[in-house]
Amino acid sequence: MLTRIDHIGIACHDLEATVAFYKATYGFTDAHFEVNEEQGVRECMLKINETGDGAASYLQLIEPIREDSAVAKWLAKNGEGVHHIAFGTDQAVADEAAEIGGKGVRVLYDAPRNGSMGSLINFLHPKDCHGVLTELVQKA
Ligand code: CMX
Ligand code: CO
Repeated sequence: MLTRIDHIGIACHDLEATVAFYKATYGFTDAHFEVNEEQGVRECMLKINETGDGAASYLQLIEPIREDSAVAKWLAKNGEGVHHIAFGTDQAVADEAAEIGGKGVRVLYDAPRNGSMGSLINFLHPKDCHGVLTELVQKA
């Protein structure tokens, strides 16, 4: 079952400048920086204020590190902005993806891949989700 919003993914051209904006404007904390070679991004997880419950919600700022990455392609077409939403699941992400896939929604990967902070992830095709690229997240 999907139990919460894990994060909102925001594509940007300049990770440091965008992190600085969110910190200065809203006081969010840059909780985690990571490079995900497989996904072709550098990223920062910004923790939203006042979420100390162990299942915090985040903004995931993503900057492409390769011209052939999904995010570089998206930025070239759309410019900066909201790129995807990610729901947390309370079960194995493979099981969650199989359940949703069984309803006719295309799941992008045959097997889960590595996401931020040791999570396991998969994606649902935006064309099957009314225009929203949707990520499924199993926390580490
Ligand atoms: N949100 C909504 N629609 C999107 C989209 C997005 N993020 N990305 C692409 N689309 C739409 C396009 O607008 C296009 O629609 P039209 O045909 O109507 O123009 C259609 O989907 C196909 O898009 P495309 O530009 O040709 O791109 P691709 O088909 O090559 O790739 C996708 C699309 C979703 C398969 C690819 O972006 C992907 O594999 N995404 C998953 C991985 C990812 O996004 N990683 C970065 C985040 C990592 C993380 O969260 O940790
Ligand atoms: Co994400």
